[in-house]
Amino acid sequence: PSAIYLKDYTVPDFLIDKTELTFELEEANVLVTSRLHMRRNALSSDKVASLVLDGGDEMKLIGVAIDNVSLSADEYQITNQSLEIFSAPNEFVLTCETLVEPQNNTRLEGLYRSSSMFCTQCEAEGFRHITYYLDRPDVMSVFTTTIIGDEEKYPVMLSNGNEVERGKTEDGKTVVTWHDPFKKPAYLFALVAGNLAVQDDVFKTKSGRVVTLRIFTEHHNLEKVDYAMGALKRSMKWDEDVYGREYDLDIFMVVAVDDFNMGAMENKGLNIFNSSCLLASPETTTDDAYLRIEAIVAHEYFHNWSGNRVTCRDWFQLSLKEGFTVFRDQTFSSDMHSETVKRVEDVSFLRTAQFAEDAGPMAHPVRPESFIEISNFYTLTVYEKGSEIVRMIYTLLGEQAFRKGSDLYFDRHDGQAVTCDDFVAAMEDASGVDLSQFKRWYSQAGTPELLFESKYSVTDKTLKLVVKQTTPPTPGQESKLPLHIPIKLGLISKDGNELESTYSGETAQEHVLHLKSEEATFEFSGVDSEPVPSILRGFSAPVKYEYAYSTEELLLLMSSDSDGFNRWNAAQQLAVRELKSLIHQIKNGEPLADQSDLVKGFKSLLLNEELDPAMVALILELPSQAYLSELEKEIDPHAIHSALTHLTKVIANALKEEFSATYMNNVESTVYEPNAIQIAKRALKNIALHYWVESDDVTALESLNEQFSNSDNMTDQYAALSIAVEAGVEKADVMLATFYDQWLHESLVVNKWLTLSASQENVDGLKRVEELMSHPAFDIKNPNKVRAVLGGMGRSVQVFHKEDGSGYRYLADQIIYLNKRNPQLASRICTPLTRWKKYKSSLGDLMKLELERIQKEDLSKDVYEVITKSLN
Ligand code: BAL
Ligand code: ZN
Repeated sequence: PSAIYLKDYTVPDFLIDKTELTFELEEANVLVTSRLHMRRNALSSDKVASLVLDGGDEMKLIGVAIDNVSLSADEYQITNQSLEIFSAPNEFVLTCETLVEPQNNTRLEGLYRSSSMFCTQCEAEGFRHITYYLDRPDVMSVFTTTIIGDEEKYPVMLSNGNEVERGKTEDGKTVVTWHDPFKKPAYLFALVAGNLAVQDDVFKTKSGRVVTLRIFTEHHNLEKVDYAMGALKRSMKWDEDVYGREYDLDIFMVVAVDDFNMGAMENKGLNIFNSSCLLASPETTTDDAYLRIEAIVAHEYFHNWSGNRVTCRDWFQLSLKEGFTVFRDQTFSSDMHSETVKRVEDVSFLRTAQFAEDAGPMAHPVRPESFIEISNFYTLTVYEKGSEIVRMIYTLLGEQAFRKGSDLYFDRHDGQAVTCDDFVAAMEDASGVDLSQFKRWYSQAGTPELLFESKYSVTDKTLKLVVKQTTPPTPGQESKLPLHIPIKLGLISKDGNELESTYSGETAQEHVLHLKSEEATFEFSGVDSEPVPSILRGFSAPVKYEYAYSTEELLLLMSSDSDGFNRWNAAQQLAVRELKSLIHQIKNGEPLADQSDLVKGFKSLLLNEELDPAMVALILELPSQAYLSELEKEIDPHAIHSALTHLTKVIANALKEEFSATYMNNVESTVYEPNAIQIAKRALKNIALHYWVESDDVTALESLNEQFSNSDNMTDQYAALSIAVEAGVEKADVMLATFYDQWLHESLVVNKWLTLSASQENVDGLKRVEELMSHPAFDIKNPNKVRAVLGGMGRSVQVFHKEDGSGYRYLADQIIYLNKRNPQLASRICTPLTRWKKYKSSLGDLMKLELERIQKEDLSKDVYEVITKSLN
């Protein structure tokens, strides 16, 4: 397989003004007839006669015609990925008939079966597996789709846009025609057919139009769509209020399917969701999942403007729609709940997972320069770091100018396929802010590192802050240029008050500094006393930074910073320091410290009933195994795990009484609701329970059992079970078995059971994982279940990182098995092995051996790219 490059982009030679599709649904196959109204593109400089359409090798071409005249075999040629027509006129209608077999489509790209229904996934390049087409996002067309099927089997037959016609064929089949008036690329095409239940609602837009809302699921899941429907209506209202964007069709449909590679897909007017990201009920869904569902419903809805009305010119621009839409969904969630809590969660995820990607073999810029398989670039860098770029633009422009910029962007480019540069240009033109240096964020990979030093002069009452920036090399980018980095900063007095200061002529308690060079000095005057700087408030840029805070200074920030994010971050820094020192002690066989400075800070948090319980819960959570791994130069997973276990015990034992009291104080008797206040109380209660159980208090175990057996909601029941598994309590196995028996009919809950069961720390745990993979509840065709077991196994240090390499071997076996069946999934699950260079050599070498074994197979493009890049 070879790479394609952004620098080679050329406009399409042909355009497709209208696309007319007919699907004749049968159990064994589907006949697809396409009529493409095509013409040569006047903007193309390539004047070759031939027309080359994209296609997949599993389609059978039945016939091809130009202007209704069938082509003979010597007038075209099929390869395994294209159909070339040797001579095409300037304007014509191309008709193609292809036969596809959705029931044999295990890749879950194109048209496939999930349970009894037909569904599609076309982003990025799935449409070419349905029919031959110019499958690239800058070919935008008006689609009309006719579906013909047996009414009994497929009473519901859906596609994009509005239903315009319904009738019967002579042999009694139902014929439904859908028309989408908005031009779109093929990746936004969707079709769903099956015996589905539906919940209807309406939304009245700001301008008074009434839009029908419909959520479709399998019949037994219909009672689980209320929450998603509410989230959809909140999203529609929010996009009107905050971005001035109204919905544009008469109907908006959402369908839940069980077998889906992604979380969800924003097809025009017909979003398709992985059922795990849509269905919710208090008994089966945790608080985290509720919040995720709300965010994903919003994300897909927001794509209607940021992605569909204005789309990407080519796949290198993926972040144009994804980064912006993630920023929009993050802001939405933050407006619906707590801004600080949302920011902490998003940053925590970014720093753990995206920073690790930036430090690994697949590191790439937010706008990549090349790829072999685009599916490999639906990454945290494109999504999460892409969102951070938009957030920095927001910080640099301010709320009003940003809104002017987004208005201009949508107005200027409505109906077009554009680039990240076009987005930035609209922001610049609307605001007058120069973003030319800032644009390096799109092209430069890697996580920048900032080093801060400060010097206070008592006599002048000035503070000098020296900042240096560097970005480490990443594959293909040895040297880096300085970035334009917005640094939001406040100053705190030693007694915990916000200090005013004058910077650049402005006196305020908070400033935004613009770091543009490799080194810069910022000077603040009028600083009344020696301050503790509160750096990078709200995480104003996606960077790592160092400042030599003393423990006292971190404790001060933790208790007194007016910036909630930095209060949390101070606690994290303290915890990271202690954990690093414990890791060092473990590696050197030294006795482990049995005191922690965190105890004092945690105690005052637990005793202060004025504080937001959500924030307290977040602060009490120690940095994760994954985050600590990211921070280590050479990862020793066993040492990290031992350090975390030890520090948890130290804190648990020191604050046993406080955790027990916090637990008791936050036990709720009200009816479950996934609202911010209740979610916060449950989070605090459950983290308190975790520490309390870790203190080995017998009463804690009684409370744990009681909560597990008698909770009326999944959040509390699952928290109790997770704590039991993580703390390794004696009854954990019995509890897991009880949980399975209770929920065996709820597939999404069973996935949670699979994850927890596979994540148990046990040196013989691989046997357990193997049993799970052949358990009746497991299904290799279902990506959620594969991710549940293998993701669970990846969390268990003793199983996955077992010194004999058996965990790595097992994962490699699964990758090899899935490589052909579902390349996207296979490629995703490679990630843990690809980080081999960062592990201590006794483990890293074993991971590398497995990568080399995989490399010998006949690999899909997806797996080939990831494996080859990680071995380079
Ligand atoms: N476009 C793929 C799924 C999503 O990001 O919404
Ligand atoms: Zn998206």
